[in-house]
Amino acid sequence: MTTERTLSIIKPDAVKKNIIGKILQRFEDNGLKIVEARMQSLTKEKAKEFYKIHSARPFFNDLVSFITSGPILILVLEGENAIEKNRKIMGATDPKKAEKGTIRADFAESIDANAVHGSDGQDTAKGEIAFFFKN
Ligand code: IDP
Ligand code: MG
Repeated sequence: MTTERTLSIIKPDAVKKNIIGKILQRFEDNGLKIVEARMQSLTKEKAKEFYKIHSARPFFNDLVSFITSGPILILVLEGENAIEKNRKIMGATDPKKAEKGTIRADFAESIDANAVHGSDGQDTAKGEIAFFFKN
């Protein structure tokens, strides 16, 4: 087992619903430590850059509009197998397909407004953490 770091974002829908605390509790209950945290509203420019891997997708503009629609909480989580563990806690991208007890199944409305972001691998975790947190 290795200690890893992963990037998590609590998206505007969850911030608006006042459930930041409930989501943070899920991370902590699963042994993930919050080692960085910043609340911020993303500019369109920064959002486009963050999601550039999806720029050719039909939902790209909606995705950028949604993530810039209100403040978000950007987090770095640390723990054993943090990247995969966080993906498990989050649940599937589409809340309708997410397993019961996951953040998305319990708190998310739709595939767009799906409460959380989480890095999907070692390389993206590294890149996404560096994107938001210098050094
Ligand atoms: P992930 O957030 O579970 O890693 P990705 O495939 O990386 O999912 O997609 C990034 C984000 O883009 C998703 O969280 C979701 O908000 C949005 N998204 C993904 N697929 C669709 C879709 O088919 N329609 C609308 N939005 C989508
Ligand atoms: Mg992803």
